[in-house]
Amino acid sequence: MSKSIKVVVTGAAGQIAYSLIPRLVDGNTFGDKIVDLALVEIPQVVDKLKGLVMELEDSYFPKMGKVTYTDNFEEASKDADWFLLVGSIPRGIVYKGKKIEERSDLLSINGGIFVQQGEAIGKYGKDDAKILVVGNPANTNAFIGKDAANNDNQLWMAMTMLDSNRAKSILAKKTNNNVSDVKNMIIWGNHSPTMYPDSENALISGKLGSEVINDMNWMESEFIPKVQQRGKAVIDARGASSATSAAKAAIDTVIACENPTDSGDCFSAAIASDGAYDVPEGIICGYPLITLDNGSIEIKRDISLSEFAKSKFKISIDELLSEREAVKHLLK
Ligand code: NAX
Repeated sequence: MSKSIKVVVTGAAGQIAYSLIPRLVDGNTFGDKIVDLALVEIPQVVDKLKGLVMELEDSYFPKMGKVTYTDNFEEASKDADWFLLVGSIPRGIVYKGKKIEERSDLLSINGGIFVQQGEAIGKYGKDDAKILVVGNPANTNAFIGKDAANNDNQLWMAMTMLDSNRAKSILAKKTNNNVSDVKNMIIWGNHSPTMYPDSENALISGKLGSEVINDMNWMESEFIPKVQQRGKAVIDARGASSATSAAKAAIDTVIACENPTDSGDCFSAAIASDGAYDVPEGIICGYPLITLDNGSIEIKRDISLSEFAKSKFKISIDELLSEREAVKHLLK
């Protein structure tokens, strides 16, 4: 009998989730394990999940276990191994009579949600649960959730894999390589337009990006802004935000956490700083990560940052510190 794993997904009736959820049970993400799903939505749309569950049942997924849906996050959290927190209130909607335009309002509203979800995860989730926050502002949502959960055995992450995948694609095109030839692709800092995608330390067919590309002007004026603004470019072209690529990135993050990282490589996600690379402790910051053979996930610590990289990284760290300031009333 295969082992089973329980995965909670919030925002389950949203765009990203529609692409994400089938991949959780297709046998590739968790291998042989039977995957139980607990899908969570807000009360206004939770009934729509009935249709999604029907589709999942109709899709023939031999590795799919029990599937439940609810608007009660606490109930969903019980003994869960993984939490994919995709749900959040987007910019532009009217919330309690006010149109949400400012990042500070977004931080505050979503922050409130993440206090409740964090408390439930700390109380009811497995002691070694892994939590991936996708809903924006992802780093600060994860920061608030982790603080509320108050359980250091659980691993809180914010997703930067999509930024990393985007950066790999741009570097591969530029150098006539396949995306799989680009490794060690690090996104430093915040999942926001201040993020620093590190082309200098990327390995392209085994060679450092700084040597292969050797064109600081292209890196600064084309590569970095293109990665930082790719989300907006997709919205402009598609009339809707990135959903398929975001779902694939969430799956890639889960797979990266569930399997040992190849030597010389790393994966990108934001986790709580322990002071590594001089980042103030506690903020959820994009780092190069590795999964060890014993399953533990650590920051890769031997990356050397140029003065240029440090100056870009600092802008993102400063933004994370200002976001922390904006939500301090929500912290324990
Ligand atoms: P959708 O608006 O299609 O779906 C979001 C869903 O979340 C909605 O169905 C909503 O009812 C639900 N929701 C809201 N609050 C909830 C709560 N408290 N509990 C449970 N469900 C709740 O958005 P979608 O395109 O799926 O994007 C979801 C989030 O991902 C957004 O915040 C978006 O900004 C963020 N993104 C993050 C990315 C990243 O790399 N970290 C990239 C893609 C994406 O932009």
